[in-house]
Amino acid sequence: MIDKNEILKAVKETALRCGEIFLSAEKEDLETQTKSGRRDLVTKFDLAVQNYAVSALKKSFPQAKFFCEETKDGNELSGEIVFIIDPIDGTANFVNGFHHSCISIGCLSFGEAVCGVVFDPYKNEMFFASKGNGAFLNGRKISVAKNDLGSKMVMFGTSPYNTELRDTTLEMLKNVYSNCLDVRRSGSAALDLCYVASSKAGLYFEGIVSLWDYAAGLIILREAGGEAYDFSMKPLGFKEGKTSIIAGSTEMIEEFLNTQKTQ
Ligand code: LIP
Repeated sequence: MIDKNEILKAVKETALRCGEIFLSAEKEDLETQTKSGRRDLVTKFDLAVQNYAVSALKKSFPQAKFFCEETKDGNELSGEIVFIIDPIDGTANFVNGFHHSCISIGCLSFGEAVCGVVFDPYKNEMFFASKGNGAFLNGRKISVAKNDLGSKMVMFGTSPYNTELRDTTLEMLKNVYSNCLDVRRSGSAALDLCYVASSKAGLYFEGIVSLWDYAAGLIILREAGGEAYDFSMKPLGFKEGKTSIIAGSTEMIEEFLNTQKTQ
């Protein structure tokens, strides 16, 4: 039987230490490599943060499995304890000194949510949740904005690795633009989900994200009273691969869908 509180405590401590590695990049000129294309960036700090997180969590939970963005093969998703890690979410921001990125660590047990931690070292803001125990930002309880999309900002992603979604995304943006307070493209899906979970924004959508982008943020969002679906309105699970995402309270998502009906 796993102890959710013990796992959450270890993940929070690991994320804090990862934040020190993350911030040490400020002292260096960052060398950047590309992965799937010119916009899919990686640095030695993505790898250093991921390697530290895996080694620290494996020390605490030797039986743990890992599903990580920077692992080429050997990712696993089934097991009693599985950590889903995006070592630096918002890599393009990180590489360009645009201070809006985070470390995202989610944990599942046999496919079910256990806990999620999303830590923004620049702002020293740690969003976290464990299943059934609510969601928090630095110890303050958080919850989604219930309704009235017109009074809230909408976060969106541009799926820069998948440019075939450009026109769909911009069409959706155009439709919601006149029906919300304003729109924001932050560059970090994990933080977008946490900003919705803490009512800083009313809703987030993006055409394509990967499991490591959203796993921890989704656990936090659900504990904050929100939900996330793909564009066909199927509730998001914790499956390998990529998916579209719409995230917010049920009513906010309903209001958003109404803005997308043929104008
Ligand atoms: C990023 C996401 C962002 C998405 C980018 C990229 P990364 O994650 O957080 O929302 O638009 O395509 O996936 O690559 O910086 O970890």
